[in-house]
Parts: sequence; structure tokens; C-alpha cells
Amino acid sequence: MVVDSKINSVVVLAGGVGAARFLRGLALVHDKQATTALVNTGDDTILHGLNISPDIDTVIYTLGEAIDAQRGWGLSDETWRAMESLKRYVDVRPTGSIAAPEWFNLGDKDLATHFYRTARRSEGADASQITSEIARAWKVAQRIVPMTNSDVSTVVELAQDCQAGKAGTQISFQEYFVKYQHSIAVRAIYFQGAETAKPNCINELNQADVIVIAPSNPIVSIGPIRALAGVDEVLTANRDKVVAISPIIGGHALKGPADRMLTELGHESSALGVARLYKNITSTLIIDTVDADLKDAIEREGMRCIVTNTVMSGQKISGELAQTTLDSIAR
Ligand code: FO1
Repeated sequence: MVVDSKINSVVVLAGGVGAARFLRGLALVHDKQATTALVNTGDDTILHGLNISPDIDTVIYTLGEAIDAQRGWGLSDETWRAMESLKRYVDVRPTGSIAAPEWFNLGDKDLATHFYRTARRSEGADASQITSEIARAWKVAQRIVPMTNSDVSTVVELAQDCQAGKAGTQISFQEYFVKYQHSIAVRAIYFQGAETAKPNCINELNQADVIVIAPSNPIVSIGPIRALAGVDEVLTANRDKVVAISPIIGGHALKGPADRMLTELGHESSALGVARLYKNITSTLIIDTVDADLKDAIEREGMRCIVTNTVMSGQKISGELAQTTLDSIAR
């Protein structure tokens, strides 16, 4: 392990897959005990009465070397017997009942995590405590912290009439993402509960040597964290040590709906569009080599721009990206 002597604590603002891969790379070049991931929980949902935290679990399973690499979510070597058994109840479910939601796939091994989280919540434990217990169970040495201990829900407003409802209907993020495979147009995103929710890690952000905005969806992964009272102010005050990695490469997201969502919400789906969203809170933006021609335009927005390979197709590249990210602040 290489430990950069100038850098002690690193806080990473994190969504799901892209952030998890970045954190795995960071573990190769920076002390895990001095790394905190502040993770989006706007995607959290309750199904079958179970509390499910997809981004938290994606980060923990990835760092615990247990993620299903191909799907990017859930556990490897998973079985689906509970989901198969659920189908029996779909036919008897009364109209209007949301019991037996078979559109959201919960693997048999993954279910144990949701059982544990739900049981601990009913005992009164808060999200931070439960998350640290789950991380410990997976032998994850980094601090994994939910963005807040309060319930904040990302809600998506439909732009047009579609199978999910009429234009203007609001649906949960997981319905948008999983049930409708993010194939429906959106016209607004809300983070319900964010105004009154207390963010975690404000002190850690102020004290961090480097704050990384992971290559996650700027609207629905980083957006909920920024929507919590005081977070943008802390990032702005610490802008010199904030570095972001663009999740948009050649105008497209590697996974998920970030590119379409940016366009639908009036932003440019490019690394320059990402720069404009982050310019008040970020001093440095890292973009992929395919976007090298955007460097000058990004720097005209008032940020430094570093061009490198950001496609984390393997651990070596993730480690190199993490090193470049730390070096960009510690130079
Ligand atoms: N994503 C899917 O596309 N389909 C699923 O059925 C699905 C189930 C699932 C279960 C547990 C979990 O932690 C994540 C799951 N995801 C699934 C991924 C997840 O909902 C999204 O990738 C994130 O919310 C977006 O970051």
C-alpha cells in the first residue's frame, strides 16, 4: 500500500457502482482507516417491510469483495429461491395491494442484510450505527456512513404520460430505476425530507485533506447529499480540496440514466455539463481522455481540469485513477 504522507483523511461523496469501484481503487493507494465514504441514501426503499439501502450495500459488498461484478449490485453466487416463491402470491394479491413486489430482485443471501438492517432499526439503532455494523460484518475497514440518519427519499416526476402514470405523477426512485428500467422521461427530481434532515460527517468534511466527488450520477446520487442543509456550504468553503470525477464520458454514462437525466433536466450531457453543476463546490474536475477537447472549456468555468483514463475496467486502473485524484489536491 502506498500512503501519501501529505494526505491523511479522505472523504468520498458516493453513489453506487462508480463510487464503489473508485473506493476499491482508493484502497490500493490510501489508508483504508483514513477513508470515509459518505453515501447517498435517497435511493433507499422499503419493500416486503424490509429497509433496503442499495448504494450503501453496493459500496459495502464491493469493498467486501462480495459484489456480483456483472450486475454491479447484489451478491455474487446468489440464488433467487425467495423471489421465485413470491410468484405464488402475485395471483392472489388483491387489486391495489403492493404486497409481493416481484419487480425488485432480492437474492437469498442479500435478504439477510435487509433482515438485519430492518431488525436493528426496529430495535431503535440509527442508520450510521447499523451501516457500521454491516460494514464490520463484511470486514470493510473504511468508514461507510449514510449521508443522514433521517429518511430522505428521491422522487421522480414524469415528463409525459407513460406506463408509469400521467405526466406530473411522482414515483419513487426505485420504481423509476428498476420497475421502469429508467426508460421514462423525467421533468423534475425531489429529495423529500432533505431540508430538515441533519447531514452526517460535516466535521469530517471540514477536517478532510481531500474531498472526492465520486464518478456517480450528479443529479440522483450526489444531488441528495448536496440537498442536505449545510453540505453545499461546507463544500464551497473547502472548495480548494474538493476534486470531482466526471461520470459522463464521451457524452454518455457508463451505466444508468445520468446522461438522459441531465438532458431532460436542462443540463448538457457532457463533462462540461458536469463541470457547470460542480463549479461552485469543486476546484478540480477529472475527465476521461476521450473528452480531452473539453479541457479548455472546463477551465474557463474556473476549475482545474485533469485528463486521464477514468474507465475503471479493472482494479489497476481504479488504483491509478485514485492516485491521480489524490495527487490533484496534494500537488
Ligand atoms: N437494480 C436493478 O436494475 N434491478 C433489480 O432488481 C435490483 C435489485 C436490487 C436489490 C438490492 C440492491 O441493493 C440493489 C438492487 N438494484 C437493482 C440496484 C439498485 O437499485 C440501483 O442500482 C441503485 O439504486 C442506483 O444506484
